[in-house]
Amino acid sequence: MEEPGTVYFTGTAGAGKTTFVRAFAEWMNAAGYDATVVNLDPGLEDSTFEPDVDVREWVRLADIQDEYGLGPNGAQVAAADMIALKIFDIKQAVTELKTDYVLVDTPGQIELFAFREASKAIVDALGGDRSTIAFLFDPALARNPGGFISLSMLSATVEFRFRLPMVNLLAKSDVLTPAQLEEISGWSEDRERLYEAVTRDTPTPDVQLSTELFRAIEALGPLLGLVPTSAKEGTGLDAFYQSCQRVFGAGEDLEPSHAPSSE
Ligand SMILES: Nc1nc2c(ncn2[C@@H]2O[C@H](COP(=O)(O)OP(=O)(O)OP(=O)(O)O)[C@@H](O)[C@H]2O)c(=O)[nH]1
Ligand SMILES: [Mg+2]
Repeated sequence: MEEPGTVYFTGTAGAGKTTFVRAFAEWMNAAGYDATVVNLDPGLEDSTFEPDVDVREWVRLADIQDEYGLGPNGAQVAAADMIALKIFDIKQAVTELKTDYVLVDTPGQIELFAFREASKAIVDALGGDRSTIAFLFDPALARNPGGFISLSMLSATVEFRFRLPMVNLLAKSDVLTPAQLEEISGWSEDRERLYEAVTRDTPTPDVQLSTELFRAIEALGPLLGLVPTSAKEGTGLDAFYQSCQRVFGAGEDLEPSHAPSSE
């Protein structure tokens, strides 16, 4: 059997990762693809979310806080190292489910996932050759040119750390007006439009810094296809799937492994 395609969902705190993973897994299963959801957030509190494999079975944030007298952030750091120690058990639980796709929800604090060695070890152990990282752009930040640039840098940092293909997506696009959506899409495709917006919106003393940052972004290349999605309205999930497929199968579509549901 071919190795499953693994997608790690990252993004700033509250960007919509957990909601998206859930909506996308439902969409995939309804479309006839086998998707398994893995929760890697030891502090997940949403009791309505029932992942197929849950890191909290091995490591729970509240227990670590109690046991070591740590606050939530210190406990997340300790938890990341503990998860790395349990990763082969977690991998086994995923492998036993024999699935085509593995969707991995990561902890809210992106710096934990992006910067710590433990997460690199986790990604190396969990995903094989067919892995990609989905980076969610939060529209609350992405709708300003400065925020858009910061998120692009963060996404590039994640790519630099993991050396895996990235799929950037705009989350919660239902909260944006059509004009805002068009503007953000324009920034992702055309650097000139982003440059114009940055220089228009930035007060004079910051122009030089913005321009330098912009040059760095430009050197990263276009954010090919920042897919607008809404987990709430179920839009863009198909386009996001196609983007993942381009990474996994160099464009070829996997046949659904079971008949789509009639919903
Ligand atoms: N309007 C709208 N709200 C959304 C959407 N997706 C998520 N939200 C809301 O955004 C908030 C954060 O969503 P989560 O899915 O918990 O985000 P997260 O990135 O997993 O958050 P952390 O794990 O805590 O960092 C919640 O209030 C969601 O209801 C969406 O597509 N549209
Ligand atoms: Mg979450």
